[in-house]
Amino acid sequence: MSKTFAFRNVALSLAAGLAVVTATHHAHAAETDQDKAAANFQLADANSDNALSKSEFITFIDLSAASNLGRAGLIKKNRRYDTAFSRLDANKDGAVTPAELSEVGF
Ligand SMILES: [Ca+2]
Ligand SMILES: [Ca+2]
Repeated sequence: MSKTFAFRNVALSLAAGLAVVTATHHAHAAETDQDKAAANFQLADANSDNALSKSEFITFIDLSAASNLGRAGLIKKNRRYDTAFSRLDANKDGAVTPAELSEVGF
């Protein structure tokens, strides 16, 4: 009886461990695109003011297209930088911020 109980506990811990591994793996996979986008943002933000000017934005899209992020590939392919930039620049201050990007899921 107690042996069965001990076995059940081991089996439950294994199951719990696997669930944690799986959840961690998923969370990591979900983070990867965001991590890439954040890294591309840093790379593209030449003057490090945490906002992308039009020319910095073009760099960001090219980098993101190379990383297969969001619609960056399509924007690059169709040379829709201007359209994408004005759509993303929600407050029309001529710069795209991380907050403006995250609103569209970048
Ligand atoms: Ca900048
Ligand atoms: Ca803006």
